[in-house]
Amino acid sequence: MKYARYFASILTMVTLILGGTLSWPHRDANLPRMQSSAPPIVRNQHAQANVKSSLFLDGVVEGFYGPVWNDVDTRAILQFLSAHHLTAFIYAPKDDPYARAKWNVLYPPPQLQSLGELVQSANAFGISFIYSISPGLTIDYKNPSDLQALINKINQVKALGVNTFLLSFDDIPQQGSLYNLAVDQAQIADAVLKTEQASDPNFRLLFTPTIYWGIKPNAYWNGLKTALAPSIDVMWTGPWVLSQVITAKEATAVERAMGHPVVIWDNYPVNDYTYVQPPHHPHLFLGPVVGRSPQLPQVVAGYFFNPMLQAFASEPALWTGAAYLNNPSHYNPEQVWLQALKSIGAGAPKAFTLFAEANVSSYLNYPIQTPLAQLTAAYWAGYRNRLVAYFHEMAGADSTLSSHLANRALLNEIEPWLILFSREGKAGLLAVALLDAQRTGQRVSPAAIAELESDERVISGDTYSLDTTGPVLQFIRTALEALQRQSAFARQ
Ligand code: LTM
Repeated sequence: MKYARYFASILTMVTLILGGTLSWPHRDANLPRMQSSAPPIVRNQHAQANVKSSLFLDGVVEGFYGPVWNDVDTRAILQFLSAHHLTAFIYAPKDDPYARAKWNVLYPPPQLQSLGELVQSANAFGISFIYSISPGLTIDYKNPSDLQALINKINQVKALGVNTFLLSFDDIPQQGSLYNLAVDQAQIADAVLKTEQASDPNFRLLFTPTIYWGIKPNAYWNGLKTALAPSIDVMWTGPWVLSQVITAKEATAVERAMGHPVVIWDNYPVNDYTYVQPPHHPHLFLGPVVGRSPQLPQVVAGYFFNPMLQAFASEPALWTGAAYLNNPSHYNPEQVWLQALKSIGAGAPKAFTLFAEANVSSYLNYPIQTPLAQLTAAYWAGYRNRLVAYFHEMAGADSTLSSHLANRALLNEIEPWLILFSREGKAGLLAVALLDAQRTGQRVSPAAIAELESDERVISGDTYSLDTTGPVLQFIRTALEALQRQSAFARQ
């Protein structure tokens, strides 16, 4: 596994968060459970008229585990944010050593220069560049020299022209009292804020807490309420780390419990956790943003989507996310998504849309019925031709997109899944051809059956996975049973 070393910690983290289970919550499990009788806090009042307040930050948080985006990826996303009227980019990759593991070491000149170039690109696109620093793995909260090291690091990045920072304490070891942990972290945050604002009144600080999901008040949030400076907004991922539904009512309740405005860190379409082995297979999430209430952007102080390791392939989901944020009450996910695919798939929009349809299932919509699952079911009920046509399109998608997709970087990112997609289409066609032969009384050779068996092994052993993989394998296995029954019968 190419990225295996990056993801070991994610499995532990997700397991802890979901209380020892990795199964996705059922659709109903995430519906709001917390009711509040108090009137909702309306922070972003301008959003009601679809005019965003100048303090409202929205865009992308590059917050995943795995290889940090390269400059081409980041610039493309900055340009994308600008084109979609979003306002900010949070640089928070877990695997930039100088942002997390070596938070107290200054960037060496070459890395500092690259970071500075990204800040300049963000400025050129009119996007606020927010830098996240994560000292939580090793900081000694009571040690003044650790505080000084943090301020030195912030000053180094500040000198590049950044004035908004995110102090992140997610995914760190938790020992002792959660209340005290929150107070310790809040004191560090307050000290940073005071020091920086003394020389720059425009300095703004955001905060990622250690308990960044959930809706129930807890000791940790009480600690933040007591000790964190009022002007510091706090990131929150919704009722879960991966939240199927996020409502304004929940966000309002959490704002009250934390005593601070909330900024949404939406863990869609991030796919870092699908790289964790076993039993995961890397997955693309190309489907639209759904399950976020139209009122949510009105009650929070900001909204960020955590994207996939693949920057360009994140664009269909981000496109829909931007449409949601720009006009939440008129957001039509399906309609916006189809427009996005047409534009992003320029050169081969039909093949790209077909491919995207095989990459929409996620914790947002699980379980989903893919078009292919319906067509294979229809096949066994006697409807053959539409399945054959679909398998043909799948089989040809790789060569069509390879020849015609205008965005070559996107093609490069989706290639492993695209190869699997076309392999599945070809194997499906072989299965149908053998079943056709059997039905019309022709002899199906053991070599042909062996070829289909081999396809089944290759597809089920693939590192990657698609929404079509399960239905295709099921179809091939059922076909093989029918073919093997027939050949056993012929041998008797
Ligand atoms: O969500 C947060 C605040 N932290 C991490 C992210 O870095 C990670 O990308 C996602 C998905 O694995 N989950 C997290 O908990």
